[in-house]
Amino acid sequence: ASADDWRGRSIYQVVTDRFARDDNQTPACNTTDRKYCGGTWKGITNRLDYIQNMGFDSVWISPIVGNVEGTTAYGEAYHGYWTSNINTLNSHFGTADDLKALSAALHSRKMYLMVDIVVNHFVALNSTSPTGTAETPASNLDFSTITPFNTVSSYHPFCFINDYNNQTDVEQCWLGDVNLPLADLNTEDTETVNTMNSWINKLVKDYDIDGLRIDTVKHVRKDFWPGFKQAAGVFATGEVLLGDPEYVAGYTKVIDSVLDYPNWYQLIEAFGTTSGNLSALTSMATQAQKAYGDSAFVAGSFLENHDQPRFQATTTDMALVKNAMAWPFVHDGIPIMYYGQEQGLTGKGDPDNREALWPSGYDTSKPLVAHVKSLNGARKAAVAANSAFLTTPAQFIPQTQISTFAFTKGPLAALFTNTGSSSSDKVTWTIPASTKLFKANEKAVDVLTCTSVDADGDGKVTVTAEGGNPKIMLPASAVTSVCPTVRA
Ligand code: ABC
Ligand code: CA
Repeated sequence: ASADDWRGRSIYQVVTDRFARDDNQTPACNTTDRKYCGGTWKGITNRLDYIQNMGFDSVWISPIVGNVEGTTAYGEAYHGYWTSNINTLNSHFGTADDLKALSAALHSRKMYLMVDIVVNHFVALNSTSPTGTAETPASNLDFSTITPFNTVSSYHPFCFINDYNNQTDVEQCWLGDVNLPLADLNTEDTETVNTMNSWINKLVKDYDIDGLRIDTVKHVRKDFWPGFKQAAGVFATGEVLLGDPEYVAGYTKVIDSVLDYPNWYQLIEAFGTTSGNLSALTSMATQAQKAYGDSAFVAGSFLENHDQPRFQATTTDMALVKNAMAWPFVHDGIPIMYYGQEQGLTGKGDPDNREALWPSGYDTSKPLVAHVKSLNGARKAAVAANSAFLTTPAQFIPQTQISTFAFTKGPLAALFTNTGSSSSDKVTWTIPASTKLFKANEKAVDVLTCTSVDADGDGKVTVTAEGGNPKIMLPASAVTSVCPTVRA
């Protein structure tokens, strides 16, 4: 599938090992142990109703290829980022047939499969003590355990990344540390490049993959990516872990899309407390929008992922959480929600943020399950009302209270506040008639509650509320499926 096919999608990200098992066992999974907990591709396949019923139509899974076995200084390779063999699958997650069955099951529901992949590094264990440390990295590592790049000459000369402001360092030195060095592939070597290109071409075909999430994109020279992307032949979004929009946007010239880290940093600040800086978010969004250009519409927009503390590790104020969750679904990019947010998981950083989901019982009566269903519903209603929603930049509309902001995008107006749920302050947003979103005296419906207010005689809408919840306003005519009964 192409970038165009993806722009209207909504992605649910899982850590394969932690999302669902395929037996009926629900063993405890101690995240601190950093061990495999038993989630599988079959487990995901069996839980597609759960994902689809929340309104998602795409699933991003952990890297699928063979990883180092056994225990390292940082536990087992349950997350899938420690590649040892690109030509095999990680058998902890199932068989090739299981993965093909997941892909087919998704497609029969008109859903897409996104697979996480790593190019930048491979992992070789220490030759003298496979479970121990590598004091002098490159020389002690047993490269013969890696397929296909089984000699030291396939990798950049050993050095750990020392200066993140030095791009050569970032590209050619190694990630990881002495306890677990990530051997940095020599992606300047033509033969190596060709091998990786044919690998991705075959992988996408073998498992009928619709899109890729590419790991550590900024750690590989930029001009590696266009050829790789062409070989893959499907949409790819890249992880460029930095808050600087100009730097991150640079990679949209070489791959379809980037994960929207610049806005993420501001998003978690803005709604992390009731005194968060909303204008820092709106000005970053404006700056990033300019830097991204058209790729803003396919940037991966997220509130949580497997590398960062869960949002609810910072605040469990439901109003703040609901505001923060709403952003990715209505701003410019493709929304990505990390599994477990809907169940209210609160894990801090890696490894605490990779909780097993089975203890939750996949309870669909949780408040955030309803919230995310409404968010996906709002997005679909907006697209149905005007498909230009997916190619129209969000535009902020000035508000008077600093605890609020609002933007329009296509047929909707999104209203945010960080006053929080315990404040009794009334908040007022104004959607001026000049936006032309609502006709004179038309009902303006908040899709998140299916309540409405009437526009005035000019089409101006004034919304006043307490309780700190966000609002997604659409004209009544656009909400018949998401809000069959609209209350005044
Ligand atoms: C393991 C343990 C951890 C332990 C760690 C040392 O080793 O599990 O508990 O702390 C995988 C696994 C991890 C594992 C690592 C290393 O491998 O998932 O559990 O950690 O073995 C991607 C993936 C990530 C994956 C890898 C490796 C890469 O999403 O899940 O990790 O395949 C860098 C990379 C980024 C990478 C990230 C982990 O490291 O760029 O691609 N993520 C600065 C740098 C960033 C850097 C970041 C973190 O630090 O600029 O490049 O990310 O070290 C902001 C700035 C940012 C700054 C942050 C910290 O502050 O704007 O630039 O980021 O203000
Ligand atoms: Ca590199």
